[in-house]
Amino acid sequence: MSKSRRIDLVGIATAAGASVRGCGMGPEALRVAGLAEALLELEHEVVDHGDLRRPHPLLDATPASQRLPDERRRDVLDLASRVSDQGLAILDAGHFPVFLGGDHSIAMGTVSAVARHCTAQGKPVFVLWIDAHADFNTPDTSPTGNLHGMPLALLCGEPGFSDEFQGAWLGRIDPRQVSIIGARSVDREERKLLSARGVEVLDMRKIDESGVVSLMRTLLARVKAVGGHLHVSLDLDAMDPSIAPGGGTLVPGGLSYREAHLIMEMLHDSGLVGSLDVVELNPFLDHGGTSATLLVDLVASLFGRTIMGEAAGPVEFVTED
Ligand code: HAR
Ligand code: MN
Ligand code: MN
Ligand code: MN
Repeated sequence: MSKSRRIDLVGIATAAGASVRGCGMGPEALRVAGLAEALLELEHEVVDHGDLRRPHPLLDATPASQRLPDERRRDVLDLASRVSDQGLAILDAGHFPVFLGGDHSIAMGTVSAVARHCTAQGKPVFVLWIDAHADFNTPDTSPTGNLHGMPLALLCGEPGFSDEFQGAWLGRIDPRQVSIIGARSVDREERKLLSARGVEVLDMRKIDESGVVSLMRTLLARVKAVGGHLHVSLDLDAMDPSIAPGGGTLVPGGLSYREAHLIMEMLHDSGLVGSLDVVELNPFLDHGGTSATLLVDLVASLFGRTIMGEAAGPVEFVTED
């Protein structure tokens, strides 16, 4: 039987960290695809806080990718500090925050909230980053300068980020308590950092060879052993582009529909997950809501949806007289 939770939805309507515009519409597409309804159907309590966004729309004919990096960085950091404070308040109230992106730079704020909350409670934080990418670049190693490729490095305390990136909102996590699953596009300098810091990379080859079940069991046992809080950061592009076309940085060879669901089902059963990001959905590139619907179904699995339903106990046979 799934435990009923109070779930707080927070949209972060931004693409400031991305190379492609459109994922600022992600939170609304997830709502239209029925996110709250799916959670209510599972008998959870749901509150939707609406969206955080930049104060005024940019009246600017320049494509986002060509805009001044300074301005995009300011947007990313402004949202990060706001989402961190709002996420912290939700966690401190004992609720489960679900952060709806937006591009993956929002995790600078979401994971910071989790780190601040858990540090105050003396609870170790573990992060499961479900992604085609490692998002462990720094401004020095990034081949693109896009901030959605850097949140994990900032959160893990990598040097190379300017003073603007530091602040009371920035919580820190231990890179040895970060696992990236589904990776298949990691930059050369990024690889070196990941190994030097001891980040666990469960890449697609490892999934092919061992299967998600054994990898997930090992990971969950580590978190459970120390009573940790597990934050899950779900990037749409972890899934194979054939089932998740609505993203700006797709990479072939991703998680299958069932692999992705099995990860979510095992996460649910573990009872260890306390916060979630759903990021990088670009409704402008999606095919009629396919990717938004997939994400809603994956979140439902994480919150206890099962194939046979919860009431399906042992089969009862009816005998005829
Ligand atoms: N690694 C590349 C970079 O740093 C691509 C990053 C793309 N990131 C995301 N999030 N879509 O995972 O630019
Ligand atoms: Mn807590
Ligand atoms: Mn990502
Ligand atoms: Mn990605």
